[in-house]
Amino acid sequence: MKITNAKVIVCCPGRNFVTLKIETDEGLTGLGDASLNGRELAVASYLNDHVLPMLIGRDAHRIEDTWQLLYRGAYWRRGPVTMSAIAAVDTALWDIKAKAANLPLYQLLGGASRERVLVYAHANGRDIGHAVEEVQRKVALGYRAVRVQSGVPGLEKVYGVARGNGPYEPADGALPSEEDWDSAKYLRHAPKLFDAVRQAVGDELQLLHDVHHRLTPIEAARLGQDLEPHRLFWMEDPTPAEAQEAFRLIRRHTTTPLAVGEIFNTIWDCKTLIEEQLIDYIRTTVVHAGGITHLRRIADLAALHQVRTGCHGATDLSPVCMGAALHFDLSVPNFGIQEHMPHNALTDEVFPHAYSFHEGFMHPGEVPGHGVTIDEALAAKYPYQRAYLPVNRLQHDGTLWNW
Ligand code: KDG
Ligand code: MG
Repeated sequence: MKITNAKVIVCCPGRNFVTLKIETDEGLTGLGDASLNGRELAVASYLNDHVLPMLIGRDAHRIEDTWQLLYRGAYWRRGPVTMSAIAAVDTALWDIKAKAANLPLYQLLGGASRERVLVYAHANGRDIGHAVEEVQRKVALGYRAVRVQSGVPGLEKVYGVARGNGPYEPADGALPSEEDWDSAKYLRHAPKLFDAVRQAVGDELQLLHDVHHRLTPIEAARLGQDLEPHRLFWMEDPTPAEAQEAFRLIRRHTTTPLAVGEIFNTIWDCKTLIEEQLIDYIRTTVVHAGGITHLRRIADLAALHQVRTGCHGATDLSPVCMGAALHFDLSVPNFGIQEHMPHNALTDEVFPHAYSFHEGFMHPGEVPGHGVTIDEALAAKYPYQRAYLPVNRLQHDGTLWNW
């Protein structure tokens, strides 16, 4: 089966998405997500200018060889732009192969290892009281696991907290907006947040929290200790993970489970974290970690060290990524949990999909392929709009900090 055409579709039904569509001489088509929040057009150009010319005429069934061609063959390896582009091609080819087999993608990945995929929702509160209400709202919707974030007294704008009444969307400016940060205020506040939430919901509900790379290792160790009584499912991204060894210090001090990896691109980014069992969950997902092919490789390494998966699933990853991730989640033996931040109604309309949510679990559906398509005519009505993620500055002196 030959690849006859490929095109990149950039659209903005509320936020930007980059989608690759591959067409074949047998009439089968496949879709891959290539969205990279705040840097979308770089991936679109990488695909258009450097990848698509290499794809035309290739055998669509040769997924592994195409992956190697785009990874080794670039000479310049790794990085979010390259790996998101490779992911899009890989996902589209898996979609085509599964359609050719007339099977849902998870069947090609070894079949289902479980009946359904546990997901976690987001509860974002302006303050502790509002966060508790939001958690209760998610529980009423059926969720069994909820990530909790809240505003911090004395800080004006904090990650995870919406400013208006709408859902939280961080990429909020045609230029980066600025947030302020104070680790001491946050470290005093976070344990109080989880005191209140546990008191309100009891012990059964799984609670998660995202530190979003903001603490130093020793601060992260202290927060992990302070949160131990609340028995979190995980504490996410407690400190930047470029230096994987930094997690040795955190690990020595706390039994709060750790999750890292949404911004990783390859197995090399998490090799030490996994091999030394410095984390409990690996957060890489399809779009930013080289597609299904490479994500499976990471998950296999993780399985050797009792690290489980916890795929990133924020709204800046398109429904195409979500659909593919759910097939991976259903099949992978060392699955942990999947993040679920529902897309807006317009995005769901632009990307019709077979996956569904029921009582705290999701399922990818039984449609051949990954089950996500695109309404190109509708997508064309919502062209790209430049949007940046915010930056963070320390409150006391304006130093640029990790966002
Ligand atoms: O684009 C950035 C978001 O994907 C990120 O801020 C979301 O941290 C995130 C999460 O855990 O969903
Ligand atoms: Mg995160």
